Amino acid sequence: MPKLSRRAILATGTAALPLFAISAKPSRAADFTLKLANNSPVTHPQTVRQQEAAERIKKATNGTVDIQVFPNNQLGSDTDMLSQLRTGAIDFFTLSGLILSTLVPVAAINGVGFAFKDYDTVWTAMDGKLGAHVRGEIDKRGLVAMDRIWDNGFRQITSSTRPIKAPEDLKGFKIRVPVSPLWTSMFTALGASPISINFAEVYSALQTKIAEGQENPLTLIQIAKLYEVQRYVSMTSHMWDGFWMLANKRGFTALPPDAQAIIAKELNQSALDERADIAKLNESVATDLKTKGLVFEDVDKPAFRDALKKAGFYADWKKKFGDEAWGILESQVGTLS
Ligand code: X2X
Repeated sequence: MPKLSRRAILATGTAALPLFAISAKPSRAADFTLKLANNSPVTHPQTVRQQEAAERIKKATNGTVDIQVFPNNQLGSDTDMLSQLRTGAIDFFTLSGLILSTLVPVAAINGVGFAFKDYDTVWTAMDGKLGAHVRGEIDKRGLVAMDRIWDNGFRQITSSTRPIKAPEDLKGFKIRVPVSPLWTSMFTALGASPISINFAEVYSALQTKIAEGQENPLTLIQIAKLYEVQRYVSMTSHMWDGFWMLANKRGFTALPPDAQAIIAKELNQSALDERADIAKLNESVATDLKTKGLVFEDVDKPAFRDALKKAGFYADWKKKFGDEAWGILESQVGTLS
């Protein structure tokens, strides 16, 4: 990571310019020009708060650490960006634990269906024992996860073809899911026909009806304008999903220790700010989406959970995650199977 790539950014031409390439110049040239990437739209709180962290970090390091934020899949799909993070081509990257599970299997554990009943339980677990366990496993794979996970949210199912009211309505339903075994397994267990597609392609996949539906938190459905290509939303809250702020370990640990500490502190602070932003948006997002034409369906959540149970989903994933990790999850959220 510490490439000493002074002004490297100026040499990249106009392609994929970072969001705020023309921001105020530091008082001196940066010693460390680092790239932070995400898959979120530029107006998503994730991007906004990462940009703020970058500014605070620049200031607190007297301009020596210059983090350039590349939002909205500018550097590629999640799958591409994870590879780039591992080689050190990207220095920081926020990624759903479920997608990270292709490298660190236990990172999918917060996505177990209906594991979290509310946000209090989420933060107790993810800022507590469960998150610590996952970060420990991430660390073994050459990456560093900052302590505070960023909120994506509780996921809801949308559809352009028919309202999903009960598990039976998912039979054969062509639903886009992110690229992750847990997601595919969950929707297969519910009788749907999941298709794995990176977020960068979701809008067009829905528009062209390669997929009839998808599932994401309401805030993202709003900010990524998925309501333009979807008609119904079913309030399943079938899983909670968050983004780990990951760093390439080789690069991160080669930075001066005080720079590492400043970066970690500011990224963690911005994660908390982003959580608060999403909580605020959650108060108004449903009303807003209704005015944009989305038709809301309240569903019988226990019926979806029972369908998962009957299909052996919990037993299967308990075995995959192993007794230790499953035990930690249940110690935080209650008995699941
Ligand atoms: O790909 C998605 O659906 C998203 C944006 O929610 C994730 O990053 C998992």
